[in-house]
Amino acid sequence: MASDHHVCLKVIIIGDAGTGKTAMLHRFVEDSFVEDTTHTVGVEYGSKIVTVGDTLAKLQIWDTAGQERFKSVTHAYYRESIGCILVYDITSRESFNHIASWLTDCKTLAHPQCQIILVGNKADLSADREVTFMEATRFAQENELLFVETSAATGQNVEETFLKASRAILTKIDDGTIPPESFGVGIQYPESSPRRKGGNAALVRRTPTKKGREADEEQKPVIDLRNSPNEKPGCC
Ligand SMILES: Nc1nc2c(ncn2[C@@H]2O[C@H](COP(=O)(O)OP(=O)(O)O)[C@@H](O)[C@H]2O)c(=O)[nH]1
Ligand SMILES: [Mg+2]
Repeated sequence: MASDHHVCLKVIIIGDAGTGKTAMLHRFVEDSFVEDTTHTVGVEYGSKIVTVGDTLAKLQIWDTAGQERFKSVTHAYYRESIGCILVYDITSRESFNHIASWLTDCKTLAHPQCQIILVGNKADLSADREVTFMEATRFAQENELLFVETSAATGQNVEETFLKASRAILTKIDDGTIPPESFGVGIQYPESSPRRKGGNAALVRRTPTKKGREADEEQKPVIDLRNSPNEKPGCC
């Protein structure tokens, strides 16, 4: 059966509690703003298909949902993610100060070529701003990150954030910066994908290790924002 997408990309959302990660996920997947999204323990999951040039990329997005409060975000959560939305709150200097530590976690635990996008959320509250656009831009440049300011409340730049990250990932796949043998669970092609030919041979052959399967099983969503109720929080 033909799939509704050409590639599936695993994306994680990280950053301090209260910065608006869950609100961003809801805004992107459902185009709505939920005032109180806190107090969920576990992992939230959402998926959405974006169009990048001729490619339909299905983003499989995981949200820490509470674990970040205890800095106990697990290896399973980061595992082989190819995209990372690293969120701070522009009205919270403290959340920006913690970015370096989140960055280290991501670089240590995610896919080595994980595309990270730094996101300054709550741009609608600029009257209470504690982090300037300039300062964050400089930090992003120094650390080779993409950067954008968003508002999950108004929707400003939320879709653009996910599109920018997807574009960058697909470019890296196409120019070979991300070699097919390193795809893992972070990048998957469905059977019918034209992208699967040739470059994906290593992926087809790949057999998950026992440790890998256990890690996947460990990561179960408690709230699903899926495209269809029958869809499993996997990909193809
Ligand atoms: N004004 C404003 N509030 C936001 C925005 N994004 C999230 N919030 C609020 O900030 C609080 C924390 O958001 P939440 O998504 O739960 O943050 P998380 O802990 O990072 O997942 C909630 O009260 C949200 O309604 C935004 O862009 N603007
Ligand atoms: Mg949350």
